[in-house]
Amino acid sequence: MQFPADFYWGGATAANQCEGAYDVDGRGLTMKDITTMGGLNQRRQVTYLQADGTPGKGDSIPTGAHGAVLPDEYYPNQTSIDFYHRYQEDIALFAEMGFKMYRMSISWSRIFPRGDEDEPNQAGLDFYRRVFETLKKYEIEPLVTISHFDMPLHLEETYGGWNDRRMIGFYQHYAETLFTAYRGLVKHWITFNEINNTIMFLALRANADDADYQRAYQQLHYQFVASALAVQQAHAIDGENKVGCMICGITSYPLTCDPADVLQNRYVWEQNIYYCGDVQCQGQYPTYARRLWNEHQVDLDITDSDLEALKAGTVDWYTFSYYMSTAVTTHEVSATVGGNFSMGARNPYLQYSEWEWADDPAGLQYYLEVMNDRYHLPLMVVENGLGAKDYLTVDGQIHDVYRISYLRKHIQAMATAIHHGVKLIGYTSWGCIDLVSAGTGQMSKRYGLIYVDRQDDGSGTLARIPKDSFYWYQRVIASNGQDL
Ligand code: P53
Repeated sequence: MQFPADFYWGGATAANQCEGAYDVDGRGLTMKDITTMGGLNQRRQVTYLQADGTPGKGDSIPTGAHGAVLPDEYYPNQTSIDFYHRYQEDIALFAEMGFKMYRMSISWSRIFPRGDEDEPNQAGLDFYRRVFETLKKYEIEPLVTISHFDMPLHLEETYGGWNDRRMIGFYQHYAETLFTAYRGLVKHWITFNEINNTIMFLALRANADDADYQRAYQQLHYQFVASALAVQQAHAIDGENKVGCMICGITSYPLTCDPADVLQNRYVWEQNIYYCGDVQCQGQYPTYARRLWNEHQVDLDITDSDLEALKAGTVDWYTFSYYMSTAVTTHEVSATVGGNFSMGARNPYLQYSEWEWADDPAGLQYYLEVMNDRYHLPLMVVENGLGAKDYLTVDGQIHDVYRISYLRKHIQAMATAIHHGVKLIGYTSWGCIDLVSAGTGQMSKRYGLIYVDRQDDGSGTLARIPKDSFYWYQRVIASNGQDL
């Protein structure tokens, strides 16, 4: 089992899930700041003030209402693990594990508090400069996601977010500001986190109608153009810049060998997984795009110059998250997978986590081998890990053997893929330090190699404690993947 000598071992986080400090140094609000906690089977909700000034709460902000922080609600992302004030201690721990790369994201509203300003917020730019300089001290390469689930709330409320073409310009200005400010400090970028979620999670909703699909495909088109323009800007500003796409990688299998299931599974891959990667890696819409659009009467605003931008702005590598696989069928099934979102039929050959995510390392190998030959680009696994509850022993330790076992199997699957010729260049495990779950808002859904004393009710000292997986991962990195 051999990993390349310069393999990027590391960990990954996102600003909205770890920074906290939501209202300091000029930062503007985002949707996540007004999102409450969900829990295992409950939805997270956003809070707002209605036009008549009365408070409300729901799946989205109704027309005429304004996102608001209400006094009696708990918002886990506002404080999270306070990485904003503790980044030095946290990065020192990453360095102790031997990280070569740290994937993080920039909070858009720290740089442009409303999103449509001309001039950036200097205090926001300064914060990330300090973070990058700290990483440099330890020779940890930053991998920066420009947009990870947290656009300024003002853009959402005033323009309807990515439904509006003007978003392309705001994003471009934001990205260009970052490429210019951090020239020489950051060379590895990702334009949008899990860009395919827009369509994948819509498809999982039983009641989605054609108008929902119209919006989703249009939002994606504007994001593709914004991403392609950002790739071109990044290359123009610094020839050393490398930019990747980022896909939520869920390997999908037909539940049965009924040809209808096999075909259905192929279509699921096209809609949920290939669609975004194909446009971002190949610079044009694939043949099946028309079939997907026609299925829902979708008619897109696409200009000739958009198409030119897509062609000229293909990504340098393909990055993805991988947690689980799923199974699809055209038949009625009794066993489905629930959890905080519905993921289709239950695969009888797999074990599921407490949150009903399938544990499937072979699915990672499968995904890597498929994408390697589809795009012929370097690949990076930029998220992978096990969300699980951890318990402190009386002596204040966390013996997370279940997490070590999960990570070991997935690293072995990567090694096999590399052995088969796959050009995999890096692995950043998700939530290398415990943080707020994106899906549920829980702290108790922990992924970290480092425990953080913060609980679902917001209590805790925020103390950091290395788990057993911390020392295990340290050995994995020191042996370049030999000592698993
Ligand atoms: P949480 C769903 C399915 C796969 C990946 O997720 C997902 C989601 C969103 O819930 O998101 C990615 O925290 C995402 C991270 C997120 C991580 O997976 O719900 O890029 O921000 O935290 C894990 O357990």
